[in-house]
Amino acid sequence: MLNFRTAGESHGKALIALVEGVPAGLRLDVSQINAELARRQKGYGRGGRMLIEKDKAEILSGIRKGVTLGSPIAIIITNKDERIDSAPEVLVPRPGHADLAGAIKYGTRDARNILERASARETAARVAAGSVAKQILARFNVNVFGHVISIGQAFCECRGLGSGDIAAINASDVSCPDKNAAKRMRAEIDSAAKEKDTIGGVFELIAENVPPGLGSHVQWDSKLDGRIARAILSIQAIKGVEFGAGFASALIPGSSLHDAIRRAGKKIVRGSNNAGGIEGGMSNGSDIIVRAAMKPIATLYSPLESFNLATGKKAPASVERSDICAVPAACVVGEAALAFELARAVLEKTGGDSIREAERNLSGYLKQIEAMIG
Ligand code: EPS
Repeated sequence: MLNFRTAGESHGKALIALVEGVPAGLRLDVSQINAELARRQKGYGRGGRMLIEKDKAEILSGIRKGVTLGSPIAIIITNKDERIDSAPEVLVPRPGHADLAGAIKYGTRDARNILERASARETAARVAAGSVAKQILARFNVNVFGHVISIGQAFCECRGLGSGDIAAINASDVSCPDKNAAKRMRAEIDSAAKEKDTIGGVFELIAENVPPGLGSHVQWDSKLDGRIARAILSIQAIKGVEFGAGFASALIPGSSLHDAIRRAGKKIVRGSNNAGGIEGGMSNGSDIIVRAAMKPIATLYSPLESFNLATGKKAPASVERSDICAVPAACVVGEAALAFELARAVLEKTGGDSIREAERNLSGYLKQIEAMIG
């Protein structure tokens, strides 16, 4: 089964992604991994670390002459700012960060032992793994992209974006194709910076051309929406996930919410997509649409009240170098999470030790659907 693990601390030697279960025979393009890593580093509101690092992936195993062998793929991203042994102790936990819960759990007064791994720097490894997943999905013509919907109180009205909008999304430093909304988003970030504050937001992820029937209704942990939600909620600072109409589904009667089914020749068409492409824990052939809410980053340059774990005395929370807003970066990480879950679900459906075998199986399945409907 397709899977990945990560290793590495924010100021350790490197970040590692170990990707297992990639079929043999896939040409893996390192420059595509690096392009994704560069996208993750960008975004208005990012802090000083991104000026230091230039994340680059090196593939250590699992390929020969640029083509996968079916064996585990180890990817390393070296940290330039490696100073984990000399970095100062962090004795005053930051509200909203992993510092306090982690210090209590692991029995340390120095929250650096916690924050080094809790840091969102780890998401560079997730993005590398996600790029491998995107390259698998490309063989099945599945396309995953994302865009920022809001930062603070600044909202973008864009809905129903398609892959034709990707260039405009990527051209924006807040990943928003609507120039006026982007301007308001930057103003929110500027005002948070001025107030020595941080700010969160919401991003939307879209997967196009997803074959129907990925995931399964038969068991709770097979359901595709549950699997995607878990992958996205595990991204640092994500506090909410919704599919399609999401929380608004609770406000609308069933007759307006559910997406009527129409047969048009050999195709099934849906007039709307309030389900966000998933019904009964399975992809239904519509685009998968998922949104995630990111809380403001926990490091505040004007810190909240906390206490010193060594002295027990009240103290302002520690201040570590950080970002004012990392919503556009989190959106890139979200794409990686969605792509990975979809790639896993596609390969689960198709089986296959080689990518050609998997492609053949998918095309057989799609023909079976056509025969069934037509
Ligand atoms: C990040 C690297 C980190 C932070 C940020 C994201 O680098 P440093 O701690 O050296 O500045 O900029 O991490 C956090 C927001 C966090 O809470 O730890 C990155 O590579 O994305």
